[in-house]
Amino acid sequence: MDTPGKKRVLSGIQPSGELCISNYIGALKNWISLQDEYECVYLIVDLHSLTVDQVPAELRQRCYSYVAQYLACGIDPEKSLIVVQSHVPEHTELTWVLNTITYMGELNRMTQFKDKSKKQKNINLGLYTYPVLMASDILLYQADLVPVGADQKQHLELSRDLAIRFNGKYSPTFTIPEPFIPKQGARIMSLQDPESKMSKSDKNPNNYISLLDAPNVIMKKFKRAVTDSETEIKYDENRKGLHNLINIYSAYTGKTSDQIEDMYVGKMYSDFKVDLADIVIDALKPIQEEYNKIYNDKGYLDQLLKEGAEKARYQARKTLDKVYRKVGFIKRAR
Ligand code: AQP
Repeated sequence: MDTPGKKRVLSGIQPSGELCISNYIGALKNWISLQDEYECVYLIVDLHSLTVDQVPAELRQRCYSYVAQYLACGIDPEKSLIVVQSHVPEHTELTWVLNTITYMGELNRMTQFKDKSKKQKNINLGLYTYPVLMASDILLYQADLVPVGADQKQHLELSRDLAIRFNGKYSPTFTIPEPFIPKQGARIMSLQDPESKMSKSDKNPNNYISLLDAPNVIMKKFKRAVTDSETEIKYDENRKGLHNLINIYSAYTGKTSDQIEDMYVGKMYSDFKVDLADIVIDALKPIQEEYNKIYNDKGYLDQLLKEGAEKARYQARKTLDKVYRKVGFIKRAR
């Protein structure tokens, strides 16, 4: 950490389900491309995942699986830090301070909270204050840039507001983070319900494609994806199912929607869906092969996380000490 002249990027994913192609398109794909130019910190935000009910043993395994998937997708530990959020206690410490400058009105407006409150019975305080913990993740590392899918834009706005508020109330302390939202396929929708976003914690696995889904499963899910009763392949926002599938196609091939429309003139939905499934299957194959090599080497994964946490804590402590000094706490003798 602290490479002179390099801006810092921070992002994270909560281990709340199987990593999906939406997480890849909205987050991981960009993370990989940013590694050379920026100093990157990529988190597995396990504290966030407790806002949804978890089975403890599964959560632990999933965190290891995420580390292996980050690596298999192309996050290079020589270039970027991979850090488990709960290994750096400063995240929760800073959250408390930020809680005291966050207005309830701001949290009441958060669409993710509204959406999740409709979907789950356990509407807990953590779910409500989730955006404050996310702000703490970002501000703790003085991140310049935060790559997020369009779904997280509102949370990032709050992080910026809190940084500006704290800096104004005390004195300049936090870097004001900028969003980095990919132009292509920013918001991927559910395969069975294209009105809702594709989410890894969805109870129905037919709604998403997991990065570890077997080829036959991927094919089946795409074939069953909801479209409409039209026949032409057209990129039309009102035809939500097809619109979403074209976005996925575009994200994986780099082709524009116009090019895709041209390629499928006179062809049927079924042709398009099979091609799309094949594209995604081919893209996931090398990731899955690499994953299978790494996942069982827990010694390697533990060592990597130990090094990540040590380096991350150095920066985190530096920021937190500053914050504690600014708000008027007595410096702890060490
Ligand atoms: N549908 C999506 N389209 C594009 N990007 C998406 N991301 C998530 N869903 C989509 C991006 O993936 C990262 C995951 O962040 P997260 O796990 O902290 O939270 P999330 O946005 O709540 O992700 P999920 O998949 O919807 O998880 P659950 O089901 O647990 O809530 C973020 O960068 C996000 O933008």
